[in-house]
Amino acid sequence: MAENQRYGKIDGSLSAAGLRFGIVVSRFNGFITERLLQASVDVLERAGAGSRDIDVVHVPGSFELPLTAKKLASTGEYDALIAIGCIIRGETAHYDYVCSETARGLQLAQMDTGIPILFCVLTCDTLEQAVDRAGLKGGNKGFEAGLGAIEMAQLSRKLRGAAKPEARKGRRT
Ligand code: INI
Repeated sequence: MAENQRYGKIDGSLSAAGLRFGIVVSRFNGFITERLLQASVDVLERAGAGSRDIDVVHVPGSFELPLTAKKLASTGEYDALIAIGCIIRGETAHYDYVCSETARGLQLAQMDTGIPILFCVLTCDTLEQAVDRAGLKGGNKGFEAGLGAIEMAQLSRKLRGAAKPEARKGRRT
């Protein structure tokens, strides 16, 4: 730690070895979501996760992601989850309901269970915007979610450790 640094710094590392991940994927707009899934699995494996340490569960649409993510999180088997979906605006208000309830439900699921759930749900006006974010101009949001899942899993482990009384011994006051 630098001499003038007066705070304790707690970061999540980017090693996935020894961690377990669950990925929930919407079949709706599967052309996009399968590309996001591939990129998430790719980064988890390249960072050291074993293929047996990654479970993938498919659901019909993004609206079904929160309940399934919450059930997975509640098993206690996973260090972090990734929720993958793609919602594309149509001509009615359906888009708005699916977007807001999916986001709200996933946030509630991670707050209720304490397991990080990465939000990899594209909310786009056009198919072109979705394609851009699934491996073209906008990069691949599945890759970013994979990295985020590793960081949050590691951070959660460290914070659990930091909360234990023995971990506080010898700290500056
Ligand atoms: N689900 C999506 O994941 N993306 C969409 O763009 C979409 N649209 O546009 O309708 C969508 N609808 C299905 C929804 O998620 C549920 O599966 C369905 O309403 C059944 O509960």
